Amino acid sequence: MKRIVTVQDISCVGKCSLTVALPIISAMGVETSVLPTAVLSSHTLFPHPAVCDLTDEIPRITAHWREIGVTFDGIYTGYLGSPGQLDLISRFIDAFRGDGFVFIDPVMGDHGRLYARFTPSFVGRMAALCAKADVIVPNLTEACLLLDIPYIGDNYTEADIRSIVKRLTALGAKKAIVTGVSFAPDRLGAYAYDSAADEYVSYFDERMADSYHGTGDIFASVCVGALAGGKTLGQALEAAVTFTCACIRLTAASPGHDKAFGVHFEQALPLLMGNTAQ
Ligand code: PXL
Repeated sequence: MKRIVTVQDISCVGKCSLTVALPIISAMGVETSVLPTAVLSSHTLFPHPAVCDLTDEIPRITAHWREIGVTFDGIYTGYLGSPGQLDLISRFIDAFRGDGFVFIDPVMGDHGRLYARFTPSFVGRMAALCAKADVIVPNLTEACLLLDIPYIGDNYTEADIRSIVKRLTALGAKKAIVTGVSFAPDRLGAYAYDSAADEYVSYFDERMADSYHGTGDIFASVCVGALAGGKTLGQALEAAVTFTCACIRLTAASPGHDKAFGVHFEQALPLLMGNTAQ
């Protein structure tokens, strides 16, 4: 069985980061080890979460992993809540990547704004970490931050997006996927560039009326499960866009749902089960 490790926070309330990555990647038949970066009472779109930063625990955990000789087929990083973690995670990648793939979701912001707790100086350091990745998966906000260009909003052409994904790989990542891309009012999806093959791939599904918190983490988790299972970049995009859309559809149809708590991915998990890796 393939084993990946995911490096991100535990948000106790409000489904995102580890509380979605663990069930989703596991449902896809991939063993999912965790390196928690922080414990927060909720994600940071709720006001004033209580935060327990785990930066000092990371060297202790990874030292033990070296002692027991654990290896991973992939490393997937997400929300890294404090700037001091970037150097540690960079060294962790060097020590543990082996022949596995490195998948970095440069979680920093959305809708043209940085999330609470992130500063502009974090952005440059995240761009440096992205150079180590096989695959990066920013949303459009994060893509513009990484490239140090003004937020593109929703006023762009396909040529603009092609230029963005290609320039993202120039930061050093082999493949770049940008999420939340739309060229038609009723379609939304992801656009990617594979620098080794000099190839663009994209996948789109129905655009939903509302946006929901935590869907970027759901998208990234399905990509990781698919890639660990040997799927191509195009197949991973299709699986991730389709699943994320299915989750949003289920949530939107659920009376009294609260968008801040994330999407009802639990009810969609059976859709991933047929995709299990060996
Ligand atoms: O979904 C990304 C994410 C992960 N973890 C925490 C967050 C966010 C986005 O706001 O606050 C703690």
